[in-house]
Parts: sequence; structure tokens; C-alpha cells
Amino acid sequence: GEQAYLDMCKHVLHNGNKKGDRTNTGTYSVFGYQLRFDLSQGFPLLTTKRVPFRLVASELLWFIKGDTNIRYLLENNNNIWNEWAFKSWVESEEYTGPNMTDFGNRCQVDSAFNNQYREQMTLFKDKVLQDDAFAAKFGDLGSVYGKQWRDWKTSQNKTIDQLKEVVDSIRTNPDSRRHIVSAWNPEDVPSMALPPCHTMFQFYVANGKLSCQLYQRSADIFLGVPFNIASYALLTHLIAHECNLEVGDFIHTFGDAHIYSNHIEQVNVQLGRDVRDFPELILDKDKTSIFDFDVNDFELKNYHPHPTIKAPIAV
Ligand code: THF
Repeated sequence: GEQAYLDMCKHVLHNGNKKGDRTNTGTYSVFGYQLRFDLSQGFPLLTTKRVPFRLVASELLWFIKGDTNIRYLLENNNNIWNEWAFKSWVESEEYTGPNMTDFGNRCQVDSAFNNQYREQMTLFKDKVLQDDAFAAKFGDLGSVYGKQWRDWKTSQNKTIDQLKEVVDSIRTNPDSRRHIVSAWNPEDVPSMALPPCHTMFQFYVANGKLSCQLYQRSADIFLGVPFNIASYALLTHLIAHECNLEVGDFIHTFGDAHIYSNHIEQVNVQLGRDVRDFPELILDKDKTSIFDFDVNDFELKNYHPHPTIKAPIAV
């Protein structure tokens, strides 16, 4: 349950290696850790801070659609991938505004710069929403999850729909040990803005229940992991629903699991709160295929979390 997540936070704060990182923020980090959630005991959306389920759901549906352009997210008021697309624009020749080098760090320490950044970001979002050519060029994140899950390019110039194939194999050959989707495409990694953090996942069927295990190579424990847990739990529910299975466990296996040095106060606030019951997820029973769902087909019952805790995202 949720206590296991809080124990992981404590473990990393006490035993983590102090480690620099790509974003120059600094982290406390451990290598190798595992969490397990029994999905039949409630939907694992953390209660010790509010986790915006609406954003988790629209991000997952974006992956499932095979979409890699942030326009869909913006249309759903979801801003969690903006920084990565914005970066490609401000580093391009077409960008003529104020210098945005290292905007992720500078906007936290320089309030005049922060105003400039927010102005440029608003401009960027408007252009992605309104200008098709601009959106195609700068709204697209390239070969990220949606692309690899639905449209993996082979050396024979064909494509593989890994997600559809895994749903079919769960349905027709449940005992298989090959129910795997890989987002890690070694050929694409050098050209990606952000190589996939959720590297691969595997499903397992036993006793009429569907379980899922994720290998996450790199995990932002405070901001990302609560989203990632809920996202894969939701995916497991959707696939179980389509395959007429009950939900089993979600197992979250971590590579480099880290707490950013500018999230430590927030983590301590969260650790001081008492755990509440997980909510219940209700799916629209009229939808059968995982490819037919939209954000309004999910309902959460009895979600009563502690308040939001704000924290800066490392870019
Ligand atoms: N980069 C970093 N540094 N951490 C990550 O978790 C992460 N992701 C995705 C890609 N790169 C990453 C993006 N996922 C939030 C949550 C998940 C994200 C990005 C941002 C976030 O800021 N959540 C806020 C609410 C935001 C809002 O309301 O708009 C929160 O309080 O939870 C790993 O998947």
C-alpha cells in the first residue's frame, strides 16, 4: 500500500547516495528498489498528497492513442510535458525571444527571468494549439512512449503495434511469459529529447487475475512516481477489463530511484501525514476496447487526499 511508498522515501533520504545528475539539481539516489500494490485492495492514487488523476488519465490515453504531440495534452489542460517541447523550440533557429538557456533552473532563482519564461511558455502553448505547422514541428516529442508502444519501426520498414499485440496475447495465450512492451529502442535513444524512463513492462495472468510489472530505469520519487504508479495501475485495469480478467498486483521495479535535493522539504511534509484508504476506480462498462476510452469514462470513488504539495520539476 501507500506506506511502502513512504518507506521508500525514508529509505532514500537516509541511505541515498548524494549524486549529481543531468539537470544539475542534485539528488539522493539508490539503485534497485521494488514496490507492490494489490490492485484489488483499491486504486493506488496516493492520499498523503493530492495526485491529479485527471492528468494521469489524459497522459495515459495520449500514450495509448500513439500520440506524441503535446497538443492533445494541452487540449486537455495537461501541462506536464510542456517543458520538453518548449526546450526544442527555444533551442531552434526559429526562436527569436529572450535567451532561455537553462530555463528550468533559472526560473526558480530569478523572478524577472521567471516572468519572461512564463510569457514565452504562454506564447508557445498558444502556437501549438492554433498553428498546425508549428505544432507539427515543435509540439512533437519524437519517438516517445506513444510511438514505441503503437508504432515501433522495424529494420524492414514495417511497424509493430506492441500494445495491441500484448492485449491479443493476454487474451489468447494467458500463460505466456512474453507479454512484454518495450519503450526502450536503442536506435532511437541518441536522438530523443528524453529517453524513456519507463523502459519496459510485462503482464502476468494467474487465477483469473492480471498483474503488471514495470521496470523504471530512472524515477523522480516525489513528482513522477505517484503519477507513474497510478498510470500503470490504470493501464492494468483497462487491459484486465478488455480481457475479462480481474486485477492482480502492480509491481514497480526501480533502477535509479532519486529524490531531487529541491524536493526534500516537500517529502518531509508528506512523511508527516497519515495514510488514508485508497479510492476505488470505476470504468464505463459500455466501453470494451482499451483503445475506445476517453477521460470521462473513468470515475474515482472516495478519494479524500491531504492537500497538494507543490514542487519544481527538473528539466
Ligand atoms: N522529468 C522529471 N524530472 N520528473 C518526472 O517525473 C518526469 N516524468 C515525465 C517526464 N519527465 C520527467 C513527466 N511527468 C509532473 C508530474 C509528472 C510529470 C511531469 C510533471 C508534475 O509537475 N506534477 C504536479 C502537478 C502538475 C500540475 O498540476 O500541472 C504534482 O504536484 O504532482 C516522469 O514520468
